[in-house]
Amino acid sequence: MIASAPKGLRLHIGLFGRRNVGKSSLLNAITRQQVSIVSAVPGTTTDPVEKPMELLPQGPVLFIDTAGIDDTGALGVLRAQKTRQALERVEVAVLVAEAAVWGDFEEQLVTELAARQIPVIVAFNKADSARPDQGLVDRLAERELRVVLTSATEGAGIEDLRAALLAAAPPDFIDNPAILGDLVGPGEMAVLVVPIDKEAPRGRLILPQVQVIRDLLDSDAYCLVVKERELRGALARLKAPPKLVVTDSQAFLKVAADTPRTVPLTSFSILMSRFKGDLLAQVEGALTIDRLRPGDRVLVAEACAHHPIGEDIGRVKIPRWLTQYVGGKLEFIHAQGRDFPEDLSPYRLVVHCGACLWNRREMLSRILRCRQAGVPITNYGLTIAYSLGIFERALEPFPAALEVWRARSSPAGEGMSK
Ligand SMILES: Nc1nc2c(ncn2[C@@H]2O[C@H](COP(=O)(O)OP(=O)(O)OP(=O)(O)O)[C@@H](O)[C@H]2O)c(=O)[nH]1
Ligand code: SF4
Ligand SMILES: [Mg+2]
Repeated sequence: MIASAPKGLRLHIGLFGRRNVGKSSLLNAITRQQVSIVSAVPGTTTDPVEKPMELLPQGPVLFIDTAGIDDTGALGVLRAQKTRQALERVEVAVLVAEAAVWGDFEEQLVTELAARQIPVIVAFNKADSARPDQGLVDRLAERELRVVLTSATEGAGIEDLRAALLAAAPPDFIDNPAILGDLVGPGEMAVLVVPIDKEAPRGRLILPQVQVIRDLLDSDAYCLVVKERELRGALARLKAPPKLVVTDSQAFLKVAADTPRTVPLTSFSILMSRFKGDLLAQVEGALTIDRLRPGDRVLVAEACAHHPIGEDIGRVKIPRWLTQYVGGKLEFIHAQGRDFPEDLSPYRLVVHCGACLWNRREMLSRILRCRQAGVPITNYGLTIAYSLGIFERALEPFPAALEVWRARSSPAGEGMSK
């Protein structure tokens, strides 16, 4: 996966600051690897050190650890030049400082980065030995600089740094460009299955359906929209099989039965996981359904108050299917909108809606919060596919996700035998 993202598509994150403040130590802490040499001798890093990695949850990044640029002397000038060159290519800067040492040097760096319109995160490192003055922190926050306190040696504040990096990343690196345009190319056809039942809003389609249609049109693809009862007949009339069938997750079983096995099939909600969330993380979350035991607490979270009618998917169907799968009563807690619990520790799993009304950064922040709390998170469509035993089929259009599933599943096959 790392090799698959060209360098130019990686978010370039630079670590800058005086010598010996712990830039290399911070890089090692966030990557959990010994990427860059650390020592008590100032001036240890002499040339910029680059480290490509998958920074969860936002994706491929390139960290650039630089030489401290308060250097003096001839060698220092050379190092400073190389660090300065790194300034030219970063998209987000982490200015590492020690609490008690904030001066003209840091101010100048901030000004220089601001002039280049590079978002800056100030990491006051070595927080285990000294913390910055609150007045200074407030002044920096007023200037819209994100401030985090870290201790690279103790591993403290690293998750806050991760969250700050997510918040600071430019939208181009956060927003996925396509919902399914990469799966259904120009001149190819997708069949969309849209149940019209009592939950369907009168006279219109719901947002994920509209977004998918729009994306297909933008990709110069065709699309055929049918209800689940018409699917079989519609497929029979097509001269060539469609490139993809996308169904509402609630109709998964019938649609899977009516779609020839050779035709790739997925759901709107799974497409949304990729578009608005993190499909791989949410597939991993779904895999933990197998670990649920009767009595466990599951948080079902919706980003808005959209599905209030009748046999509601989040309140009735998902609890019913999950309960059947687990074979005993689970405790379901529901959250809507911003009312997402601060404390996630009571939950064994979070099942989230597709977040179609949110931007991706918001959903990724939620995924990050779950990671920090050590609570798996998945989404509606993935949960339904998993508990109905069609997970593998629903993931076939997404090779990386399929790999996660295949790596984890037992040789006996998927949980459908349960
Ligand atoms: N107490 C404490 N010491 C730290 C922390 N982070 C780094 N150090 C120590 O500070 C020293 C310098 O760390 P480096 O990571 O090499 O610092 P650097 O900013 O990369 O230094 P140069 O490459 O020389 O510019 C080492 O002795 C580290 O062990 C921290 O959070 N707390
Ligand atoms: S944001 Fe979530 S709850 Fe609201 S309409 Fe979209 S998928 Fe449904
Ligand atoms: Mg260093």
